Amino acid sequence: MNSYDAQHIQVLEGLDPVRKRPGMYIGTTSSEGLHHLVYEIVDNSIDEALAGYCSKIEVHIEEEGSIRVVDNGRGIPVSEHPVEKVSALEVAMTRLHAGGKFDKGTYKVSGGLHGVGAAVVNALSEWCEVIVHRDGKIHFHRYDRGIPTGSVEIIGETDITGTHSRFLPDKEIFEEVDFSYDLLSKRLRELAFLNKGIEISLIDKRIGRNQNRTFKFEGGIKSFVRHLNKSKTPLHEEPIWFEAVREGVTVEVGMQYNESYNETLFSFVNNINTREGGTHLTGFRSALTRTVNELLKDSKQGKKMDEALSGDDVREGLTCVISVKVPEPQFEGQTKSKLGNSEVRGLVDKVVSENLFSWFEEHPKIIDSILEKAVTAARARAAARRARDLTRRKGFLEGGGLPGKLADCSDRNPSNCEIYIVEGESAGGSAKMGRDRKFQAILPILGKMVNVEKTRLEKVLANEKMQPIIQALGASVGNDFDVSKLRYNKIIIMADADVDGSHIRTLLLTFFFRCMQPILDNGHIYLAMPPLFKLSSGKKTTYAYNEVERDAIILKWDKSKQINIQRYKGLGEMNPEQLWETTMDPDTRKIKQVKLEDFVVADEMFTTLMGEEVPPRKKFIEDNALSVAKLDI
Ligand code: 0RA
Repeated sequence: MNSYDAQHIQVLEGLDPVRKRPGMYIGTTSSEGLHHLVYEIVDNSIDEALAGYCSKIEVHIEEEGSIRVVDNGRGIPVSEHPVEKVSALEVAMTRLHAGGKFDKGTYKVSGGLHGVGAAVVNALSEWCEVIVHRDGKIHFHRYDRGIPTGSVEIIGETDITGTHSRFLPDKEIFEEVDFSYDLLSKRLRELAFLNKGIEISLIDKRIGRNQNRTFKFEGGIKSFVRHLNKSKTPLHEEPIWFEAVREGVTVEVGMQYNESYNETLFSFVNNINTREGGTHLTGFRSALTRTVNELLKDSKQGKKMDEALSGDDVREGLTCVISVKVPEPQFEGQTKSKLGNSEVRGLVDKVVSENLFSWFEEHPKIIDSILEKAVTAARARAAARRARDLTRRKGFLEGGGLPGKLADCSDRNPSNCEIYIVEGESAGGSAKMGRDRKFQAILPILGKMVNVEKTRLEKVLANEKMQPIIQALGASVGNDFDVSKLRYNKIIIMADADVDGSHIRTLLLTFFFRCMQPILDNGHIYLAMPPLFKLSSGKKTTYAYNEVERDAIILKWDKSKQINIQRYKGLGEMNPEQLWETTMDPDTRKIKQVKLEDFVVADEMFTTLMGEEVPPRKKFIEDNALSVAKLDI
């Protein structure tokens, strides 16, 4: 009894902080945190696979919404833990940071963003069951909200090994407990790319949602790069790929150039996406620039060049994935997604330059087309430099001056301020009159701007339609973009609800995505939602944002009185008061926040919709026109 009590108390002490402050362990209790639970469990199986003992992982979304993760590893040890005097399995499931101690000697590289494991998942689950196939026996242990319901039981015999974990996230903790097949599928695919040869399946067993996928890439990151480039035109068929282990650090790089002007670079440390970069990325970049410049010296293109290629030149149109596995990573930065280990820089630099040289030696034709592309990029940059220098002198990139057309707000604290980017002269005029000038700035833009997808950054900078936007936002652009210098917290795109308006919205979003991506990452971009109809009857006036709303209002209103319906053809038809009331007053307006959920999907979408290739665009429109038609039925 005594020992049971002691154990009981210890368990509570062990997991209580997790239930009290789940955010500390999994970031959020929204959908992101919910999915994080699955990744924590899968990470443990990935570790077992990286240690060389597991080849297959299955993730099941069970009918009632619980998750089951099955692996064919050695099985979590179930013998008594020498210090804790309970099974090692129970220690792993009920003690925080138990993993670190008892994993000693194993090479643990995987692990979630917050470095917590199965115990956290257990603490945040209504119930959790672990079945271990090991030593010829099937062991079973169950926990309710992190507390064991008994001790480990033997429930049968087996001739396989492996760990099966099943858990139901606690509705008391999570805002929602509905798992997204798409989100899980995306991360599991990424893990399969990053850990070549491991077979990872996702099986959705929920009624009406039955589907499943299996990921296994023998090509690893090479397959990842092909996948990223699938809607682009590659410069060379075979991606450049190499892998090396140096001083305990594994470096794997895949790269393939395409005909676009964009650089798409993903970096990972221990399977975690390092969105803020870090020493591995610095090492890679400097090695690439140096290597390509050295190859240029001995080439026919080199004879025509008197200046060295810049980093931007050699990375134009490059799609690249770099994955390193570091035994003791130090994560830094605002979102802890920047690698800090200084020793990794030189190590990656060395691995990359050595392997690039030998790879190019074997593929002389490919280096030729890459040099050609980089030299063209360098020339285009030099030609545009004068235009840029001119505008730089005016100080526009640094926000020194403000564009003439901008009606700025009086508040100087960016966190209070909004800017409306408004299409059209008359709408711009109404917005200037209707706004609250304390915190709302108006920037009218006239006509269509350049399609960034088909233009080099330098040309974008020199474009007279883009300059005022860059200037007004005050945070520069491209690699120099600094989100902390942003002059407004909300950037609201206001364009008509018609085809031309859609085009302008898309052009602006393409621009923000390609040239100011952190602005999207940080959720600063919004779309204004002007109403389509004004309804009035007697003294009553109201607005409807679509046909369905309009009809609902008509049905509700007194039928004996006449109802006037005005359809707005454009923003310009609204007077300043109407524009304020419907689209600008924070208390009554509707605005939509634009968020970047999945870079790969967004990149593909912009390439398809705004890029050079016509057939994929046609196909996209056909596919989606069809789904709209289906919806209408
Ligand atoms: C530590 C030691 C051993 C296995 C594991 C951890 C292990 C943990 C998990 C979590 C999910 N799946 C897992 N598979 C294995 C085994 C040590 C040994 O057998 O010598």
